[in-house]
Amino acid sequence: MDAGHNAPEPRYWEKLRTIAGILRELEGPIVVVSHVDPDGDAIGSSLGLARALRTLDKDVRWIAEPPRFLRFLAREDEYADPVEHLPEGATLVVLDAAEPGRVAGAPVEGFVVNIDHHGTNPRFGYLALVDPSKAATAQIVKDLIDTLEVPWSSDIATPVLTGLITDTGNFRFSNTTPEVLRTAAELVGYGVHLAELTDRLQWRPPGYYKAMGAVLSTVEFHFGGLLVTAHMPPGVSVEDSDDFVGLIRYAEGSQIAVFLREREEGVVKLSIRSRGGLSAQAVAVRLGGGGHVPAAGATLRGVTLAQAYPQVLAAVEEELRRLGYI
Ligand SMILES: [Mn+2]
Repeated sequence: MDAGHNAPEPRYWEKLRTIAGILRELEGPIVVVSHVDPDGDAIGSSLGLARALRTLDKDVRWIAEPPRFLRFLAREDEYADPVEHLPEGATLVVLDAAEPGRVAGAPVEGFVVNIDHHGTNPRFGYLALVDPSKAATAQIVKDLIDTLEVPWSSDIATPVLTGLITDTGNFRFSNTTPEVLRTAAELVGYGVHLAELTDRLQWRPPGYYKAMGAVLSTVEFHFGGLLVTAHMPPGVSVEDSDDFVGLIRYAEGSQIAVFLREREEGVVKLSIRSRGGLSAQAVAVRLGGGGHVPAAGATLRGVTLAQAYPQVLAAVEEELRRLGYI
């Protein structure tokens, strides 16, 4: 990965003003979507922008399928159904989607506005505002809503703050900049019930805790403890399982953590985390995936769980060698 990957977008505010100006003038439908397997930033940034645009009396279709733990953010009547073709004269606003192939709920066609913070985003769409220096797409949406001059309410601020909270790991990751904390403070000032929100974001179904036990029984250490892995044992399934990587990543001495899950037969999803100068993103890219330097993911196809392990170990070994750890 080149060093410029997390560089800020130099024409950030200029591009925001262009996008805000276009959105304000639009008369046709605005379809707001995000990425497959949506996380808190995907749901929060898209829902926040959808709500802000609705206050401007726009015809907004928010297409999203939030995971269980995020469903409390939206009301039933806010959802639109996924579409195979965009409505006549529609504009597609894509949020937090690192590549067009990851966009969920609508085809990437016609007039596309692409707003994201993944350095690997190929800047697809008619207008692309990609700023990898931002902690979350929700930060860009916050600035866009300001630029649109939409009055803030707790209804709009709550999903936007959710994106900031989840993408910074509750303000713990290295992307928690002064800008993030200032923005969070401002959003809380718009009436967000912070304690209630952070409590709700941690709710998991009872089965999750049983699955956690099963996952922890698969923990293994490799390369003298530099890599810690675990997987979802076959037969165990639970929603919201992606954050099991968060369970193992704090193993003392580990620099990389990988959680493997067989999504369906022959499809293994990887969640990768790193520290100490190592790049989870570089490991993910070697395995056909992408993401951020400290947190990334990949999907292996045509492999069993057992066959996925050697591929993971080889990709991690290359990264450990690159940085001189082994
Ligand atoms: Mn994000």
